[in-house]
Amino acid sequence: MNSITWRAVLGLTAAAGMAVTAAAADMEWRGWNIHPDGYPNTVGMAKFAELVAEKTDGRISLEMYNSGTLGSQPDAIEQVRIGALEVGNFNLGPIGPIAPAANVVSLPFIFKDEDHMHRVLDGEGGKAIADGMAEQGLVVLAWYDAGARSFYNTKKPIATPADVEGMKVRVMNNDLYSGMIEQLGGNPSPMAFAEVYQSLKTGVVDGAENNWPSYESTGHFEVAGYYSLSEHLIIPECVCINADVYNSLSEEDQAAVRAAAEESAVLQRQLWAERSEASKEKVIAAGVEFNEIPDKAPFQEAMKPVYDAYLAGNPDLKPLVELIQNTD
Ligand code: GTR
Repeated sequence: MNSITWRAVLGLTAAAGMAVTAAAADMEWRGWNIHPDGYPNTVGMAKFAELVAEKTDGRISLEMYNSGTLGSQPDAIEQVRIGALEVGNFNLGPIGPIAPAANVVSLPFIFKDEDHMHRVLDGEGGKAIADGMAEQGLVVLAWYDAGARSFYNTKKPIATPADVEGMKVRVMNNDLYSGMIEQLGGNPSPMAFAEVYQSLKTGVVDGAENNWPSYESTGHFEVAGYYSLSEHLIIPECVCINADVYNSLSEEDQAAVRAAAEESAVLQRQLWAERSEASKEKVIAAGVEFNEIPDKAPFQEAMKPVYDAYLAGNPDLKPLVELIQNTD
C-alpha cells in the first residue's frame, strides 16, 4: 500500500475513534531484540510496543521477538533496512559499517563517560548520526543506554595493553573493533553474540568485551572469569524503524511512535543503571576476579591509529569527531 492510501486508511480509522481499539490493528509490525526476558532493553521494548498501541488507539501493533530468535544482529539490521522487519533495538556497533557517521561512536574512548554520550546524542552530534542512519534506511526513534564495554577473558587480569598481546578476542562485526584489538597486539575474532559463550568455553577465543549486564545475562562470566574495567567503548543503542514504514505514517502517528520510543527510553535508562549495578554484584559474588584500570592512557595511546584509519576512509567526518571531542 502506498503512503497516500495508508494516510486515507489511517484517517478513516481515526475518525472511527475508540471503536478501532477492539478491531485488529491496521499495521502489524515485528520487532527484533537480542536480549532475554527481564533485560532492560527487553522491558523497554515491551513498553514501547504497549505505548505504540495505546498512542495510536490500536491502529499499530508491534510484536517483539526477543533473544535474537529472528537472527543475528547484522542480519536483523539488514532485515529492518529492507523492510522485512519493521523495528529493531540495535547497538550502533554493527550499524557502523553501513553508516559511517554512526561509526563515530565506535572509536575507542570517544566519549568521556555516559553523560558525555547523552549530551552528544541530544545535540548536533546525535542529529548527524541519526541522519547518516536514515540515509541507510534506519530511522532512529530514541536512544537506549548500553553502558561501557570492558575486556574479560579466561586467562588473567588485564592491566596494560601488553596483557592483551597474543590473546584471541571476540569482537562485534566492525573493522574498527578488529583494528582496536590488533593495535593491542591481540587477534580479533569477529563473531555473532550467540556464539561467544561456546567459543569462550571451548577456547576458540580467550576473551571478549562487553558491559556488565551482557557479561552476566549471557553467562559469559561463568566461563571467562577475569573482568578488567577498561571501559574502552561506550556505544549507544537505538530504537530503530524502517524508513519507508516510518515515512508512510501520518504526522500524528509519527509523533505517537516517536513519543512511545522516547518514553520507553526513559524506562530503559533507569533499568539500565539498576541492572548494571546488580549484574556487577552478581558476577563478583559468583567469583569473578575484577580489576580496575586506574591509568587508561596507555590503552588510549595504543588505540589512536583506529582514529587515523577511520578518518582516512571518511575525511568528511573529521568535524563530527571534533564536535564530539569538543563537547563538554
Ligand atoms: C550487547 C548489545 C547487543 C550486542 C552485544 C554483542 O551489549 O546490547 O546488542 O551488540 O553486546 O556484543 O554482540
